[in-house]
Amino acid sequence: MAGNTELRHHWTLDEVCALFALPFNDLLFRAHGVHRAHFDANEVQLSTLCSVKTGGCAEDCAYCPQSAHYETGVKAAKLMEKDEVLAAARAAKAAGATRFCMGAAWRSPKERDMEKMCGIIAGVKALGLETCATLGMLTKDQAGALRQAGLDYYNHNLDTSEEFYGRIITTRSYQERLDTLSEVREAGMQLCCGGIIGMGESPEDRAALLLTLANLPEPPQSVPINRLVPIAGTPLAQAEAVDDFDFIRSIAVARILMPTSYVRLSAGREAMHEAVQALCFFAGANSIFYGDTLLTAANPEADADRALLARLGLRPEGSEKLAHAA
Ligand code: SAM
Ligand code: DTB
Ligand code: SF4
Repeated sequence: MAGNTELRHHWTLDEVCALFALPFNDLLFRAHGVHRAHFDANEVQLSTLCSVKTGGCAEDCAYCPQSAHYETGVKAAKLMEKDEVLAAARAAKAAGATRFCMGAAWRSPKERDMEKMCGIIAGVKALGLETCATLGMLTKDQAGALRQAGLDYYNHNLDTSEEFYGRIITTRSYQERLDTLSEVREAGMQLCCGGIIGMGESPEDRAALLLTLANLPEPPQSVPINRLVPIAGTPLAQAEAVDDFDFIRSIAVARILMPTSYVRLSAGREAMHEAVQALCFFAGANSIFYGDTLLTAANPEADADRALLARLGLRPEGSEKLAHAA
């Protein structure tokens, strides 16, 4: 479905701001219509995260519990062994996830890490799961090697607008992020790229982030919209919580700007009322992180998520195939 050129529209900042300014009902009605035109509106894709290398990261991302710049209580660990990762991937598959996302707290992977990661990715792929990894910045060769190993998606977020970026991260530039995105695309992998709402950014920053994503040479096939999980010890520990309706608006605008992309209601669901999540699904979110932990922070229990989906009549993507196979 992705890459349908007829659907391409090069949005302007004014147009995106105008979407945000619509009355809530008008915005949601429009977003839901776009959603229904391109997806089964009652299906949600489930991705399970695994922090394969936790903590001790050299970057200073102001939101992140894993940055070595802040005292957050997260203990640094070494890259997990392949067998441990494969056990987690098997469990994720058995619980109903279709994609396994491996996160590493690196600025960029070192050569030794690359070898090990490629073996891990090949192993996860062989289990019949879609594979995703987020390992920091990549060179062309590294992107090629990951693709070769069987990596389907690479996650690399722009996080916020280019204008606001310097207030959140000083150890790398927006352009470096864009460069990695382009290496990932050129290597033939699907892109998972989104951002965080609730870091003190202005409404224009939110609009600019979504605009940048939508106007990439190809919109990312997967767009994670995270709501900041405030972490004690980080500079954003006391950030003012984003208004629920503004968060839902961001999901709706992402859906309208990127009609064929999966929009993931990502971090932050643990602190989100189920009614707010339901409105996010109506607004066009059709993917979640599924499993009791994100990378280090809590996520709703898998049982609670299965119950929520069932109450809303939403089916996990791929569940019909499983039912037929059983
Ligand atoms: N180190 C790699 C990188 O930065 O690309 C990969 C891991 S990093 C933890 C992946 C993403 O998680 C970040 O880009 C950010 O969007 C999200 N994230 C991290 N901490 C978060 C928090 N406290 N709240 C919401 N999202 C968060
Ligand atoms: C994304 O956009 N969100 C995920 C994933 N990509 C790697 C990570 C969320 C992390 C939340 C904080 C934590 O668990 O440490
Ligand atoms: Fe490191 Fe990624 Fe956290 Fe930034 S977001 S500190 S790069 S793990």
